[in-house]
Amino acid sequence: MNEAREQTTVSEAVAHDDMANAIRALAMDAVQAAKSGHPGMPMGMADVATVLFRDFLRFDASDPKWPNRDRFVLSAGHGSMLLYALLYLTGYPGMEIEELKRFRQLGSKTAGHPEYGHAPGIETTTGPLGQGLANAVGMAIAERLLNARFGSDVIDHHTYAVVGDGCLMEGISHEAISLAGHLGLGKLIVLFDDNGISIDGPTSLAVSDDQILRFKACGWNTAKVDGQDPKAIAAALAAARADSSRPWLIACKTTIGYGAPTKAGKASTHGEPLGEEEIKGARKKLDWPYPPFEIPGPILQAWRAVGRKGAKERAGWKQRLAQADAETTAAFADPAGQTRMTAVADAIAAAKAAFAGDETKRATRVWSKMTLERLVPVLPELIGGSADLTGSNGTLTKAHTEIGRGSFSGNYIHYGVREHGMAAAMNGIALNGSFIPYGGTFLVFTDYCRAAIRLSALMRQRVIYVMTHDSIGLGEDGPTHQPIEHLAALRAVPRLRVLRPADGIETAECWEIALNATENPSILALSRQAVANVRTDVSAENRSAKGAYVLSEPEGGRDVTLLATGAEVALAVAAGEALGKDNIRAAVVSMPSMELFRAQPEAYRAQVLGPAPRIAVEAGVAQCWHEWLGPKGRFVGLSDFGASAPAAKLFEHFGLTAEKVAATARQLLAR
Ligand SMILES: Cc1ncc(C[n+]2csc(CCOP(=O)(O)OP(=O)(O)O)c2C)c(N)n1
Repeated sequence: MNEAREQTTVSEAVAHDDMANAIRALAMDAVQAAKSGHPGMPMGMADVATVLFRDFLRFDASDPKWPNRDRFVLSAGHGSMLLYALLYLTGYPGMEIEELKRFRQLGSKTAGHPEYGHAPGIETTTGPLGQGLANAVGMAIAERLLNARFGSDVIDHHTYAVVGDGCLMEGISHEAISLAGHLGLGKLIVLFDDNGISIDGPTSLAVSDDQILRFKACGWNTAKVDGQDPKAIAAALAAARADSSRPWLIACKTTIGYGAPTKAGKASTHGEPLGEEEIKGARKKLDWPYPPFEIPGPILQAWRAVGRKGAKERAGWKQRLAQADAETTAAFADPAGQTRMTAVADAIAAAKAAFAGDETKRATRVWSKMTLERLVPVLPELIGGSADLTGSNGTLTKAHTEIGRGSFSGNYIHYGVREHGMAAAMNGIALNGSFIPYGGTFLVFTDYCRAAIRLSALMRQRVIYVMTHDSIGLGEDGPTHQPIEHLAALRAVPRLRVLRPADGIETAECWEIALNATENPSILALSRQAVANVRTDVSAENRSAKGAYVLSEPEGGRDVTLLATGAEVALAVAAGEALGKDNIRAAVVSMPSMELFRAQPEAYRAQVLGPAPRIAVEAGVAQCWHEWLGPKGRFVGLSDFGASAPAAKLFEHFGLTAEKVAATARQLLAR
């Protein structure tokens, strides 16, 4: 309480209502100006937000990236004007009133939903409901990890998330809540905008969950408050901060569109402008006589003081960091920086050297684990995990220590069977800025992660998805577990890198690519079945980094070019050898990443693809291969779901064999 009371003094001269109404006015006016948007949620949650920012949230608007700041996540992203109003009022750099006037317009910082990177202070991209809540869980995990590593003097902050009925109806919320409860993330405080309204009308149309009981059942502390009563809100927040034994849900009973004279409490305020008349009435009701986008000096000054209130704490933190040991200082100056990446390069080089002389056939998931054995000890920023498939994914190494409730000094997370929650939590961990998260499941279950993978890409986060069992090659588990359309679907996601290595050396190279991709998430698509090494060179060059390269070039020019990825590269090599016996000169191209290949200069691409007819082979659908096949090309792959049988039988059954590829080449050349 003391802390709260001390912090209130900065803006005591201005009444709470005036500060909250500033948010309401900006929200309704910006939505009206844009002729679209969501005024209801910001108007309802203005009191909660005012109390949180004024009295509790530790931040300094002048330094939005201060590592020990509290995180504020607006999971109910449609209420973006709540966040934009707060960023403007508290004086975040670049968030001028003009930006609010240009709400939802091209090139403004105020997109329809908050977009990470568009303006300082937006901690994550939200809009797909529930994602922000799961991001916040990841952020709260990252906070504990840093706290365990560097101590409370360096990192000790809260993560707050504002969620709506929609967030809590989404399935992902359950994964997130359950994981947070299990890990006892006591510095996570979720504020539930309990307004009983969603788009279709009252939430009673579709849901009757008792959210308090639900959160309690997941191991959370809970509180219920009148979300329009600043004193009650402050008391609940103070209680939540005082007890960090478990995460907190504070259900705030609010009225959507609070202040709107005829529409408050109605679904009509959710997602459309209130209209001139209603806004006029709201100004009267709220006693806010000021013109649109005008905040009276004293009220703005009070808000600006809130934006500065953390300055002293931030300065103190900087001082403490300056006095910390070199490792701590470096960790915050340049997380996973140059020194680490040099060690990574050395570890990859050593792995490649070892793999080159290794003639054992292994699954690429096993090569991946062997690579990780070398990476984990040199890259403490790497946080591994799996959605309950640790052994299958090969994600846990000897160098790992597992993370659990009350023990965060480790670097491996058992995410449980919560793929979507894992992916979204990894986004939160990456957004913290100090870690590189990777997490595993089967490639087929990227479907369960997809919304979060898309956000990794949209936010340009370095999240690494270790997706094993990457084709019908997984065998007996059958069609439900066999990815068919997944590579194509993932390759369709902008900014995402799909890396499908062919053998040990390519697997090590793909890990290096993923770790160095500071602005891209990566999918490592790895086989369950053993493959022979197709690369035996120990070149220092990361050949996979060009996306595709010529693995073998026949003498005297090409008759045909065989393109393949992953485990099917070995098949293409065998087909090439068979064709050679018939005096058909086949080049084999390994293409671990279409995205990286596409980015190469035209001349390089032309040289790799060559002028001869092309045949591609991949144990998946043809989609996305036409880009590389040319007018005469052929694709050997799948066009329907797989089946349950041993892998070798399946490849034969579906015609994914060297013989079939060779026969296709002969046919193509005979025409
Ligand atoms: C995953 C997802 N599904 C659907 C939507 C569309 N949508 C946006 S807001 C909303 C209703 C949310 O209701 P609530 O959280 O109660 O927000 P409030 O009405 O209180 O503003 C829906 C269905 C979305 N943004 N994300």
